[in-house]
Amino acid sequence: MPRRVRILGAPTDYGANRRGVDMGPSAIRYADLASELEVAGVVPLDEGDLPVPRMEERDPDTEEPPAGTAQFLRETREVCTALADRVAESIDAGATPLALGGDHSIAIGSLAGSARDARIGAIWFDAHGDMNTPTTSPSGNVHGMPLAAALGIGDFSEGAYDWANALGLDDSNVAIVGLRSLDGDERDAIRDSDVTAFTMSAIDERGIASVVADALDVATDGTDGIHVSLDLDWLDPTVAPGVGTPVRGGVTYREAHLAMEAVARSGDLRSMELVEVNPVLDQHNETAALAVELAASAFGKRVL
Ligand code: 6HN
Ligand code: MN
Ligand code: MN
Ligand code: MN
Repeated sequence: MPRRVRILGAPTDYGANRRGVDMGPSAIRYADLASELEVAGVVPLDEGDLPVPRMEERDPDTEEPPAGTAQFLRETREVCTALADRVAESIDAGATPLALGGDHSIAIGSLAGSARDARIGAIWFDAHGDMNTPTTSPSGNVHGMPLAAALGIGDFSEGAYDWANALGLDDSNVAIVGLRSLDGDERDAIRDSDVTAFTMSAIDERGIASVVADALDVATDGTDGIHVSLDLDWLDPTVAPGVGTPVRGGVTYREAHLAMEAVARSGDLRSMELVEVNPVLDQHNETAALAVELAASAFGKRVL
């Protein structure tokens, strides 16, 4: 029976300081996600978007946390709690959830859902470590914190243990691939953890195939499957210009495809998300189209 993929849109920009990333799910669908997944040999089912109140619709009297702490944590919590339920339901139904961001804060929800009744690993394809906490973050943007939240690092407001911590995910099963931008405290957080981090230098020196093979070993060791978190700023901004926090020196188009093809070949993909596509900053929707192509590769699209 072909794999079924449930597409879950999470159009949030509460975790980022650049407006426009909330349009990511539309842009990715417009770039023919469903038909490209069919070409990859899976059966897509688009479940539409989770309800996310627009920034403009919020009660203006809502108190914001002071600068320097996590911004919009309540909204992020609402979206992530709902997404976690939908991800878990999809897996229970025998399908593979594919979440569309939105900013990277949605990963708190997908990881919590994917890890609900299983031990999982995660591969974080990203220029950034996303290991800040509300107290260490220089920006207050939760999209720089989801990996810390999922690993139970830092205080993510009352009840965080229930909504943010992905209980079935251990740091020893997490690999970050493509790292090239870290804040000081994030560096310490990674060093103090059992997370395995592969920088761009490692990819330059060893080649993407070898690095991704190691990342897969880390994420599959003793786990029931892996979550792939694909932040489009992982790629070089020359091929992925439509992102809010671009960092020069990212992976190439071919390296990205090779990595996703290795994910497909592993047979261990349990859940996935495509995040940080910002159509306002994009050129002719090319970053959304790239996200679609890479998802197709991760779900097994091949030439021959
Ligand atoms: N992302 N480290 C920076 C911060 O604000 O914490 C950038 C985070 C970027 C997050 O791209 O998902
Ligand atoms: Mn990033
Ligand atoms: Mn551990
Ligand atoms: Mn990220």
